[in-house]
Amino acid sequence: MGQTVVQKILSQHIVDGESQPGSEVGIRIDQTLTQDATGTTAFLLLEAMDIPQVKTDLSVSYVDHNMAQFGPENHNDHLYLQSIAPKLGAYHSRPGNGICHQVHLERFGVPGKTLLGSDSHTPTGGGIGMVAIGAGGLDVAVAMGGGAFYTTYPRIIGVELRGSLQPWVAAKDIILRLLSILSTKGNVGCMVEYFGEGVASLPVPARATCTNMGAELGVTTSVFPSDATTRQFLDAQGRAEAWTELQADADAQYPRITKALHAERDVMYLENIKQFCTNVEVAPPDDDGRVDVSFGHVVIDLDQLEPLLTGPGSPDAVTSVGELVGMQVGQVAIGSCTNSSYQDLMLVANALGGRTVHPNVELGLAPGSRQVMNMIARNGALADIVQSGARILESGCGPCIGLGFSPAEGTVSLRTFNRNFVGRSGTTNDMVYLVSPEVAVMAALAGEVVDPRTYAEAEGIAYPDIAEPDAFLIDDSLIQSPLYGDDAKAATVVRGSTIVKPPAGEALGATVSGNVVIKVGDKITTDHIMPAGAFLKYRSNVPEYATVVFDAFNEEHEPTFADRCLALKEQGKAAIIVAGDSYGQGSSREHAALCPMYLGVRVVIAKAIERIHQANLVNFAILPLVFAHDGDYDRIQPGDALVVEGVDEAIASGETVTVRNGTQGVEFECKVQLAPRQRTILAAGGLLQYTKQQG
Ligand code: MIC
Ligand code: SF4
Repeated sequence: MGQTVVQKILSQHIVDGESQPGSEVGIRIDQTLTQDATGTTAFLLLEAMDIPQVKTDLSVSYVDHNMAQFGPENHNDHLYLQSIAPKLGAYHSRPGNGICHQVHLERFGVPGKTLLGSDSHTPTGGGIGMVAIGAGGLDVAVAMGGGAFYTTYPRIIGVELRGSLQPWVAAKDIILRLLSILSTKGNVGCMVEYFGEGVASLPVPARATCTNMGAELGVTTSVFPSDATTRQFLDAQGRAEAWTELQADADAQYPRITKALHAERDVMYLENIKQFCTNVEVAPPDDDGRVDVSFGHVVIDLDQLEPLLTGPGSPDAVTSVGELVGMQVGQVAIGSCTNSSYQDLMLVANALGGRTVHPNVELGLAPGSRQVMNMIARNGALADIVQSGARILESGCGPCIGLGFSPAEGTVSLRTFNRNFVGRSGTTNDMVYLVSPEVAVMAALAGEVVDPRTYAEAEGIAYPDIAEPDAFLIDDSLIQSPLYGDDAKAATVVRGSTIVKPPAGEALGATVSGNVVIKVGDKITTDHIMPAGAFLKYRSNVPEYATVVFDAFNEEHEPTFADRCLALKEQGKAAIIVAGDSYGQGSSREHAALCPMYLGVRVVIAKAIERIHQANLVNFAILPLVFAHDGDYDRIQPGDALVVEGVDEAIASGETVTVRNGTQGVEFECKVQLAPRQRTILAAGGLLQYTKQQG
């Protein structure tokens, strides 16, 4: 049988384990990327491993997140990264050069290679046929040191694209449609592979929008083939030599996918699977209302696609724009690693066409990279955007991570970003909808949600069919090259006082005895666990950052989550987190494990834990447990005293472990869902200890 693109790339990179869906494999990593919000810790951990030079083909450090610079912390981090990255053999992209994923695609990505990034949107690289995966900083540090990256050999979800996009319908609508089918839940251990005749019609930035926001599906990554369009893109970036062709074999097969849905809560997804997937089979619901649905592959007909939006509160609350036409809009933000390419911003500039933004709307726009900014500046498009009254934000993450441009309370904000978790914008109870640049720009003009197709017709706005440039403007002067040999040895590292060595984990022992410090519900994101925005500046100072763990739940602020944990720590007791489904969705930030660990959290018990977060918990020696019976979640209360015995045996080889709830006088079972290597890491007291032991 032939191979898919994912299988071809993985077969060239697997160094350990068997290529069987569901089994743990070690993958050789060719390239890594880190950004300043996760990278400072990653480099500190790399230093702690005593690795003098990175061993990858290419490692790049970016500064794109923490650029607001209130106080010295952010600039301290920039200076540390600027000095440590080249010294250890990595490139360093300075602030102002753009968002890591956009710049990496433009300047470094290579089809067929593996990329590991300490940012969950690293799969952007799948737009040019890379297997690009997001992970915690410690995993990336290990990969920089030449270690393999361990993950589950994927089940590959085939997504067939047919036809071509119609005017005012965009790549964003493809990924929103996919989210409306697969949802953000239950896709752990899968990778998405796009195929079909519709692929050829999509330029690389459109493909990258799909793979970027594939992160919201919870899949490990998403991949497009590498074809003539990829070659044209790399050629226009002056990197023709990086291209290789990568297509699925004609007889490659995508396996059947089975998903567990809830008969009542997941009606939309169930209906969409029936409508958009091949060979669907639905099993009768069990007593808990759980329905197993299986299908062949997803089919999206681009000709039939319509403008969509999703929100508020979740990337998979997808609806057609037509449903919300007339809804007042107070703010529009265009940018982020999902939608701020040259084509995206040219479309926006042309659609604005010198018209002034609606008086009730504030429009903000952040170009994805310095290359994009420079190109639209030179061809005059930026002047048109400025003319419209848009506020030009610097080229970086900015409002996407809640650094400024927060919406007013009670106003709707339309954003071309990939995440709209409640409060992420910096406004509590915000109403953020995610849309394409097409929908965003028309709403900015109209002051309300409009269907861009009908609005454009009524207003006489021609569809700006933006061609890919034959040559992008290439200027790598903000990228510092690695240092080697004596130059590397002689280079001094700049360490500001706000950069604090991260704490190390410790082994769990035979018995964990402690109390439930918090009980949270379903879909708790890493933004809930570790707030970003104004607190981002503490990323390189764990003791300080740890004071705001679960800040979103500290309604009274006294005693805070941190205070409750530390009180237990003083009594020699463990802190235990109890959670519902999809715990730890979203970002790769390992601080969502590192800071709780620092506070004394030793166990997380959830209905399900997302991939990157589960790995981060293990890396920092926190035991992730999954309720064997979801109903046990309801029989546990905050404050309950729990005892887990035989922890060391469970970690070594157990499939289940019994937890005794002394307060309620009950016992319940939990699953120990750990891959073999994760068991060894936990036994060692975390990945850092494990790596040191391995030498
Ligand atoms: C995000 O989009 O949430 C971030 C900020 O880019 C994170 C990384 C981080 O928390 O620093 C991510 O996606 O991994
Ligand atoms: Fe930056 Fe937002 Fe992309 Fe994260 S999702 S890397 S915060 S632009």
